[in-house]
Amino acid sequence: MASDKTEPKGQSNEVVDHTSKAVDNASKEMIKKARIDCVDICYDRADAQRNQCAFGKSGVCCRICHMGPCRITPKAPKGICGADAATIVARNFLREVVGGTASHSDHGRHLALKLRNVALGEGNGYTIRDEKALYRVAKLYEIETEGREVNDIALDLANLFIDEFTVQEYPLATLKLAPLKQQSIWKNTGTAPFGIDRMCVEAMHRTHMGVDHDYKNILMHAFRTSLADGWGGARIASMTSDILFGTPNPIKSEANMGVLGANTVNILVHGHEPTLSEMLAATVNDPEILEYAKSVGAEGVTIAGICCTANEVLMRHGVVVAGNMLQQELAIVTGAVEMMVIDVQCCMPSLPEVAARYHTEIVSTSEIAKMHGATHLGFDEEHPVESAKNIIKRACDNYKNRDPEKVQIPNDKSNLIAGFSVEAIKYMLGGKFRASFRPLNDAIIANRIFGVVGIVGCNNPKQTADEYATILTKELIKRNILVLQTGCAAIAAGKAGMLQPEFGLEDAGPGLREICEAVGIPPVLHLGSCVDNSRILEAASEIVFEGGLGDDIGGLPAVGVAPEWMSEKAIAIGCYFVASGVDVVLGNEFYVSGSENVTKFLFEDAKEIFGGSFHLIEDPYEATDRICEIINEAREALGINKKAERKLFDMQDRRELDV
Ligand code: NFS
Ligand code: SF4
Repeated sequence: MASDKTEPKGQSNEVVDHTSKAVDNASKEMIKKARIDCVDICYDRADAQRNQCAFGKSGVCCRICHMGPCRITPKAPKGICGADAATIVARNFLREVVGGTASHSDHGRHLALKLRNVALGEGNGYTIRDEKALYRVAKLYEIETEGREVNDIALDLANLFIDEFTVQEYPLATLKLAPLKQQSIWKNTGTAPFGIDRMCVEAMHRTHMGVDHDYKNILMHAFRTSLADGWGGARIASMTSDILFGTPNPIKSEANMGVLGANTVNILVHGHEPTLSEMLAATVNDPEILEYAKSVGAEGVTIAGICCTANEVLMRHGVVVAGNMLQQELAIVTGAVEMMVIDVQCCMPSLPEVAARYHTEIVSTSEIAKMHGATHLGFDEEHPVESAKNIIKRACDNYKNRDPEKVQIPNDKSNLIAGFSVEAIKYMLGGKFRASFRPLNDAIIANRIFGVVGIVGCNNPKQTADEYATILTKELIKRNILVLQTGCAAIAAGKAGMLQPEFGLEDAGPGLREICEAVGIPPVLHLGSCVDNSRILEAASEIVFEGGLGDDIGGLPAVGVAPEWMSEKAIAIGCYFVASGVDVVLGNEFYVSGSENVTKFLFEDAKEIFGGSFHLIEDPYEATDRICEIINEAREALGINKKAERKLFDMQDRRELDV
């Protein structure tokens, strides 16, 4: 029997080695350390949850009313009210889409309200940092800018955004930013969303007991709701962040737990909304803070990010990244974290328990996201600079409690370049005076670049963390496919060293390599957080507008992939990509297998309606092949599938001629 010290505290008595659940060495090292430190992490809890409910997994469990819960089986094919499997599965699916849409959109709403306050002169330390972005976005919405004060323009824009949440009987203004063909598909199928809030409320109404029972009608509203996310809430979040905090530009940084400082006060920022983390990033270099850190015996303060808060401050300030979703607990296990500041979404409720084994303080900052065992410091939005400084100083005060015996910071970290907003990509492609997507379109038409794939989404303990995403990325660039990434998938690529211009120089297909070298971009581009998936929609629209590749997003040689997704937000993202015409590959399943009709609708029929559908492919190599087929079909349809013209008559050609 092992001693108390090494015996795992998990609910199960079995000692399972979880190091194989991650691909990167830093994670493996910390998974081991967690076991030694007797800390339960998600993998231990996943073992305890091993026999996951088959009803839940197939989507046939309904607890929408209290005559139930009802579960569909061959012997009991109807719920007590008479609802069949299709109705129940579709209702559950729609509610998941609402969860995702609401999360992205509420984040967007907070930013829109912040922009309004700034415009009204009540920014309290927040300002419009990127006036060019303001003008650019105002122009998109046909807001008059000539001879007007910046704040007046910002106020009009903020009010327009806020209206997008509440508009009752008209489609979202943001839909007009899509290619006309997409707009007409949405109009003709009744999926052009009205106000974001209205879509979510209506979805909850439709799925109440005894309302909408036609699975197709329910699923069409799922797509409609998701469009209110991608073309509404998420897009508003990205655009407003650019205006308030700056449009990202290529910037260097590093990723993985090796970014933590052995002799600095380490603060992790985790969650999604950039409002507070922006302030922390802006104040951390203040001489007052440095002096304070020195006064507690540290060399300085290191701020490092987890999840999408990481992506937000990485994209704009190059703030280092400690890890993605499944590293949130592991980063604390290093024993070197003075404070983890959490805001909203994807923050595990286990954090305070993990932190309790070390000296780490978990600080929650959002009124809508509190955690038992965390210190709630409620961010004072009226005095953000002071508030940020106080939080950092509090972390410094905790430095003395760091126990050197418990500290083990992995060495691993990789260099990376992030910050590829659509504006930045355009600029890199065409230069300052001719910024455009033309060179990319031409490269696709000439088959130097075979297609474009967006790899997005989370980690999931059901899979080996980062494995699918990194294998797929490597395989795609070999096949001359340009890869765009966001969210935790982008962090996975960063940790794997794939976000550097020199990455793939040997592995990337020759056409892609030639373009990347000429333009000076890596073959894998980090576009930001998950709300920044709207940047992928934006890029796709720009490619369409540029011309030569058809008239709609659905016709582009492009595919979306959510290899290791886990969140409702990922479902909403998948749906708005499909409803925008893009085929989406899932690396793990939706909970819809309990209804053949629902499955067929999402995985086949959607293609007829929108131009794209879902595909479940659990193996990354198989996914690569299928993605290439889909891209090839699109290229055939566009009539651009000629062989790439050769620039030079090489030896091979000469020999062939001699024969
Ligand atoms: Ni996206 Fe970003 Fe990560 Fe998944 Fe969570 S952090 S919003 S949901 S886990 S990619
Ligand atoms: Fe059961 Fe119908 Fe109530 Fe669902 S809505 S719990 S299927 S009775």
